[in-house]
Amino acid sequence: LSANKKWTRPVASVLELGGVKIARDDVMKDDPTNNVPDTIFSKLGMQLHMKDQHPIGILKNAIFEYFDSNYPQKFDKFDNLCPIVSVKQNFDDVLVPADHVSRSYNDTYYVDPQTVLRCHTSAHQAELLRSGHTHFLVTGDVYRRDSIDSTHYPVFHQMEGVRVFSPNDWEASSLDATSIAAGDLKTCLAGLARHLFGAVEMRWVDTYFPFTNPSFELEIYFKEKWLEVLGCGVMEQEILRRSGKLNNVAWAFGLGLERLAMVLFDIPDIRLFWSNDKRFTSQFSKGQLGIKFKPFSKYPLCYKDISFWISESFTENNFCELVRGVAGDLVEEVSLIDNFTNNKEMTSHCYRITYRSMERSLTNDEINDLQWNVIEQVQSKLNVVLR
Ligand code: FA5
Ligand code: MG
Repeated sequence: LSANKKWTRPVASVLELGGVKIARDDVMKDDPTNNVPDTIFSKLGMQLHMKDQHPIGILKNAIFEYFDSNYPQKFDKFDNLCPIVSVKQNFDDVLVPADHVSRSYNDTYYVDPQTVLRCHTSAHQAELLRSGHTHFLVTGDVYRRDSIDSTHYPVFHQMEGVRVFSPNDWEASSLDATSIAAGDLKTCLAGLARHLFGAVEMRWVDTYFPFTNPSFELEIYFKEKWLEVLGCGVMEQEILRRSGKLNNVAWAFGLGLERLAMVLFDIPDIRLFWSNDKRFTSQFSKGQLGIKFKPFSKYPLCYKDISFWISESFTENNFCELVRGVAGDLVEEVSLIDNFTNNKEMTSHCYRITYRSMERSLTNDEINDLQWNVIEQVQSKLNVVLR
């Protein structure tokens, strides 16, 4: 029993998050400007990254080890900052444009129009720079409305790293400050990947973030696919300038801890991180990086298709959240398998919902009940017409 209870949060009406006391009613409001569902509220305060025997905690500690040995006493660590942040912290402070999709209610959980569940640990960059930190690591749970499959979950963990350079770090070099920072960043992260994985196939991909330029993603070859594990880049000067740092350059990165842990421990499905099944939890121990997860036998999957005519307001994230609300972690994947528009300009979507428990066999009755519930809620909540 104690092992089963290990990673569950005691049912409490008031949570303490980063030293802030928060009641259920502070986070979930019956109000159109709030879109935080029960399934998400129940994840607040779980702090998987603080658990030394959980893969996320083990990975965090291993990353700390790398930074502590390569940059002794340089990086300040923050892993208990409150995940409820202002829109300003989450978006404005890191220069996310006013019309950027990530700000929409479709992508982000809003507590109210000015307050969100942080969608990345970058939400803390500016305030930490302002308060004088020049080398820091921020670890925490982040929240996003997203699709459903084995590598995406609406709550996951990130670690943000920031390093600020001053003129004497680049003056002696023939390179410009930005190139120095970009080179240092890639060396640092490639070294981290080697520290964690030993030899692993990886590649850098150029990308875009509003807060860095140039920007890169690191991908690792995992289960016959390239898996994106982090985003990074040279910090936009404007962020440094606003934080009172006029003569500096900096790099920043944001690691997806689940993605890295999936590769490191061979964990095939992101839902497992939230499992209290002893057959999962008992396989990991503090400080042990070399462990490969041995899957307990895979239980049979069952899929059900659902087709409907969508309306203007339909979004896939809304549909996925509805399915998650009904089936919880019994849903493994939601995928669009058919999409067409008829000659009356009506668009039909057919989704395949894959149900599978990671812990036991589901009965037909149980799956039919779930699907029936999905059908009912889709009609009553999503403004679509079933076909
Ligand atoms: C960001 O969140 C940026 N803030 C990262 C960053 C920081 C860039 C600092 C530059 C400077 P992105 O949305 O790509 O970027 O997410 C970063 C990582 O989080 C991804 O590479 C991936 O590993 C992980 N991730 C993203 N979405 C999910 C999800 N739904 N489930 C699990 N992991 C995810
Ligand atoms: Mg990305």
